[in-house]
Amino acid sequence: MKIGITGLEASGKTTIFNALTGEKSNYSRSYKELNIASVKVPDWRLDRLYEMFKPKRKINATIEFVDIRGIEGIEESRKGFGTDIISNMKNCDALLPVIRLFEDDTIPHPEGSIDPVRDIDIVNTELMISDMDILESRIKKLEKLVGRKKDEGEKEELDLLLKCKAYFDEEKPLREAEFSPEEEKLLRGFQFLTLKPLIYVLNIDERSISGADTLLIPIKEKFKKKNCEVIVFCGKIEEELSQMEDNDADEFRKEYNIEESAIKKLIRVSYDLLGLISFFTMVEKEVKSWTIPSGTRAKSAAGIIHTDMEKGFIKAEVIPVEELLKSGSISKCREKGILRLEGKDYIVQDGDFITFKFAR
Ligand SMILES: Nc1nc2c(ncn2[C@@H]2O[C@H](COP(=O)(O)OP(=O)(O)O)[C@@H](O)[C@H]2O)c(=O)[nH]1
Ligand SMILES: [Mg+2]
Repeated sequence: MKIGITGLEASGKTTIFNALTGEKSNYSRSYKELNIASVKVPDWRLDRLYEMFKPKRKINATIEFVDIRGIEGIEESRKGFGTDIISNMKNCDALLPVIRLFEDDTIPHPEGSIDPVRDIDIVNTELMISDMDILESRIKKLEKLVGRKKDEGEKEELDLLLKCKAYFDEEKPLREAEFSPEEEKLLRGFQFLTLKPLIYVLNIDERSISGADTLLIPIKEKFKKKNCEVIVFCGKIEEELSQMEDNDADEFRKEYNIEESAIKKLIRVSYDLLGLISFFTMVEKEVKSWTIPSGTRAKSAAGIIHTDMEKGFIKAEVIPVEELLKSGSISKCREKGILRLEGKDYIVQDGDFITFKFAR
């Protein structure tokens, strides 16, 4: 999974990137390079499996974060998202616009003042403008084609794009729309930005941490919609904490009354938002966790590990990980009848420990 950090200039994008990835970055605008980092998804179940099997390696599923440049310029000369920024965002599974709430006179806000609702609108508008460009030029092309000859596929596509346009006319992003599975499939190729799940990070001031959650309830309620979440943290403090040893950071969090680290919070929220679950495997001295969309069938899940496993899929031996941890070994689970044999269409559940059997 890949998450793209975006937003206005000086909103704290790079600070949040550092907070999430725990790395000091050397991002510099003049070099046009992007900060990219992979982060291990923490999972206590994987840790316990590692203690139980004592294999050579423990390999966590990972999430990739990209620090994408933001919207530049002030109101009159606002440049919006450049083409390179747009193409970077297209490659992401979800977008994370950082919205500035911290006050600092020495760091000018491009719009001149702190106003989260306005900034959220700016981000949304820019995402919509990018989608509208693609949409309108495709509609024009299709209207010409459909006028000339009868092609059911093109007619269908045109109708769908006009439906999308109606949403934009109401200033609604596509992520709020209802689409059938066939429509979703058709739309996938366009990589529309407003169709991507969105997580707004409200980057609050270190002075307003206590009570921030209640303070922000109105913003949260206004913007927390379908396929969209709002989370709150203080980038600056989280960046500092991410550089510390875990125990020290936990102590500080207690002092600030922060319940969980930025990365844990974000992973929890994004798994929920994107409908992701985890399963576990133990193969050749490696215990691993894997991330898949909920509803994934056993055969496709095998394919995430290796295409050969999917092609030659025979069956899946499944144990709920908590049962395995309780019993202490696969063979005990087999004796007790907890280990189940499942076929290719079995829907993998969160926390399944799976051994795939396949023909090589
Ligand atoms: N006081 C304060 N400053 C912050 C916070 N987040 C970011 N900054 C500062 O704002 C400036 C711009 O942040 P940066 O992450 O580079 O913004 P970007 O342009 O969106 O990548 C830096 O000097 C940061 O230290 C915050 O939560 N509180
Ligand atoms: Mg930056």
